[in-house]
Amino acid sequence: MCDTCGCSGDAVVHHEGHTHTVPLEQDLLAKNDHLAGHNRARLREQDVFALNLMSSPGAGKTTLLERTIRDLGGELPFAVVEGDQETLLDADRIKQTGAPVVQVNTGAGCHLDAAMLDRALVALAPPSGAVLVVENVGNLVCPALFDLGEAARAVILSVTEGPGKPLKYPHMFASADLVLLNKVDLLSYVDFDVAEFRHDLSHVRPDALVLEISATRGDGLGPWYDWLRRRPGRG
Ligand SMILES: Nc1nc2c(ncn2[C@@H]2O[C@H](COP(=O)(O)OP(=O)(O)O)[C@@H](O)[C@H]2O)c(=O)[nH]1
Ligand SMILES: [Mg+2]
Repeated sequence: MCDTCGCSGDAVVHHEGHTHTVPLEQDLLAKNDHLAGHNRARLREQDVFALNLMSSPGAGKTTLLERTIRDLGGELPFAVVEGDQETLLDADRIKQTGAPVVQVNTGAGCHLDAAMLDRALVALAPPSGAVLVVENVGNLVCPALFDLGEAARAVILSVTEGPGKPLKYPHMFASADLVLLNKVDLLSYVDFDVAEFRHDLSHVRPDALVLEISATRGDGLGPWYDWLRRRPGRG
């Protein structure tokens, strides 16, 4: 069980050569999934494409969003939900782009959930045809477990985060419809092997779509924008 928010999942305990699987509280997730279903139906009805954007803190979620809205906002109507434990800092950054934004502070919680998105949608009221980007709280663990009712999930990993992340955080990468490898402008300065990353990712998500990008320098943003234009939804 996650100490911060109490989110559940089956824990696997390794001790002296024995492996025990410990089933943890599932009610929380079942209730969340139910609400997420309502969100998904409502968003579909309103023709709003919702993208759950997840990463570690600092991987570049807000930077990518700012640039995407500036480059593509004339063509696609963006609306944004910002998730952080505290502060309005990211919402203030998005506000500068002119896109409508709502900040959700989770306090001690380490992820957004479907009820929070439901409340944010009431405040935001995205117009029909909008692209709704939900920037989740920065970490590679809890957000993966909580369906918000989104149509698609994108995970950003930056090359400064080091090797092995898809293997260490398989739930996050396995649930991603798109993986964005960010900060490729720094590849010559850091010890990060792109081929190894793709190989690790293939173990948890063999058919993953990976785009190599730099949110600051602009590398690879064309394919990312084309992906958004396609609004690749689930189901
Ligand atoms: N070099 C480089 N820095 C980046 C890139 N994208 C984001 N950053 C920097 O990474 C830091 C964290 O970015 P931010 O968007 O706030 O990350 P978030 O916590 O995921 O929202 C900021 O200083 C950004 O300028 C990139 O593509 N290349
Ligand atoms: Mg951010």
